[in-house]
Amino acid sequence: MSEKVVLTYGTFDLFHIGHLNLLRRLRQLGDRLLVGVSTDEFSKLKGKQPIISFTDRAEIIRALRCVDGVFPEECWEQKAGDIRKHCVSVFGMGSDWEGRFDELKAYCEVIYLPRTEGISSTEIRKTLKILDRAHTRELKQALDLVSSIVERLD
Ligand code: C2G
Repeated sequence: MSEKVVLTYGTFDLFHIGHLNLLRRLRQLGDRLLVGVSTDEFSKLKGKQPIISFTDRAEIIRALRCVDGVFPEECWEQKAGDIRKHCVSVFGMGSDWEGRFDELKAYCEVIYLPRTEGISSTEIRKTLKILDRAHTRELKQALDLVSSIVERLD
């Protein structure tokens, strides 16, 4: 009986529990899980500016017990070739991609798993910005300015 290979792709910037939940659930669907990690260039093409470099993002994914192989995702069009090359049985993504890759049903099963609510790399980035000291200094200066204007109004 040949191994059942599962495939997914992502940027996986600022790796968090939402990514881990998805990868673990995908791994449960087969015998091996392969992950295409978006290069820095392709991430930019997707409108993302990852904080963590491709090399480090790929290394983190490669280190996961539930991941059996990692390769670069360099373009939108490589999926069908990857599916054939790795004899993939299941292509899976989080539900924010619902329906977006249905054309791949010509090559393998396509599934979309529920996203983990309440967490995203974007939200983490926003939180980090708020906590960023330089940013809080700016906020304090702005507050001081507002206070001085309010005092003059009294
Ligand atoms: N994800 C999730 N729950 C979250 C956040 C992300 O299930 N709270 C899933 C996404 O649905 C995606 C995967 O984790 O399937 C990776 O998310 P991203 O790193 O944001 O990847 P994305 O930019 O969606 O790249 O060609 C496909 C693209 O490369 C997908």
